[in-house]
Amino acid sequence: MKTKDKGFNTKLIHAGAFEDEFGSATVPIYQTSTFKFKNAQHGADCFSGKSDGYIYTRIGNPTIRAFEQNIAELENGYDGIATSSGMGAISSVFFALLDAGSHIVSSDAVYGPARGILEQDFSRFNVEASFVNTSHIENIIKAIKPNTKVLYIETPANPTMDITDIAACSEIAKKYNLVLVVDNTFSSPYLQKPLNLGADVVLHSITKFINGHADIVGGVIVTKTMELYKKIRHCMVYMGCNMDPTQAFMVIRGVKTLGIRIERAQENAMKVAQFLQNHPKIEWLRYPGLETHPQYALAKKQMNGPGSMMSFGLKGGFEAGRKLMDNVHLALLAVSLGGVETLIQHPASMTHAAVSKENKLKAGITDDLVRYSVGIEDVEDIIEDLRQALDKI
Ligand code: LCS
Repeated sequence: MKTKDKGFNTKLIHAGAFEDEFGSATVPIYQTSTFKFKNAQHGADCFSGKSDGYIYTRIGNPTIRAFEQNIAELENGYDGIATSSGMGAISSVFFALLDAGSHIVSSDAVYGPARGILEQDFSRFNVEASFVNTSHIENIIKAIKPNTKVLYIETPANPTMDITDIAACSEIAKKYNLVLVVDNTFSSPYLQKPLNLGADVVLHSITKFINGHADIVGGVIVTKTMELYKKIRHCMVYMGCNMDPTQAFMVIRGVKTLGIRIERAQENAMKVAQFLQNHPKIEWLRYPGLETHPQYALAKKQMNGPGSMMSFGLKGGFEAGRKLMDNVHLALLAVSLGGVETLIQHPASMTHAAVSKENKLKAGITDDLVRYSVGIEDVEDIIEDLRQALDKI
């Protein structure tokens, strides 16, 4: 179905060109590693690109392709590249865009391993990385060097909830000839469309909001241009971080309800944030839907809503946070985020353990920071769970 001129919730369900000979209403799982050629010439034509038939699942597969075409339309991009995980998406993009001797400027608060792979691994190939607070645009300009190739931002950032101005970054990227890459995991295309704001590449851990049910790990990249698409797809295929057909089937099913899940989670999150903000045991709270968030106005400008992620610190610091995590019953004490279930975790010792203590502090990932991902349960139950745990501190 042609959905280019349709609303976003219609696109979630119908975008993509998948059709099969049986008229299947949903996309079947093509659980095959390889595809038969009609004859030797057809095989050669598939490899040379003269025919666009499927060859081998690492290179392409109809179930995976259906998801890629769906997400490309949701992000308003040229095309999509599905990956085995969010880190598969990040490493494919870095591998494609960074040469030996080049330099990348990144947000300092990003998912721990996204920073770790630059600091610990790309550095082995003489790739330099600078991590700055990209919420202040002047920090980016100061960090740019003659060999800078990529500007990599995560907004809202994991786990500080810092927000970076995507349109302003796009101006800088154009001026200095950089590729602007945005990790849109915390918002999903329902709340934020980085390509519309001038980004060149957008990527996701679809493990989070896009799949939304905490049952698979996966990633995806969407590019603005064909040139970037070809370059990144080549690296993804050669590195072998492709999505699996069953993963693709699961995420095609998950993404259909993205809109209603986010609406409900966000509505819950606003009520949870208001409860926490007024609670005497809370020292600080960062939620983009509250005016107390330092970039509240920017969040309003570039996002269609504040989402359902927040971070906070308790008056009793880390020990109080530990007590809270040990006393919640409804919220799962688990990493990951963006699913239907409410989750709580401690970034300094969990998701961001790979970042040095000094760099964590510089990035605002303080020891007292607790990250909270609001789910779609009844909000009274979520708040009651927090209330009884806070009472025990
Ligand atoms: N980008 C962001 C913003 C993330 O939060 C994560 C994972 C990734 C990329 C990597 O995706 P993955 O390979 O795990 O699919 N974030 C996690 C988190 O905060 N808790 O557990 C994983």
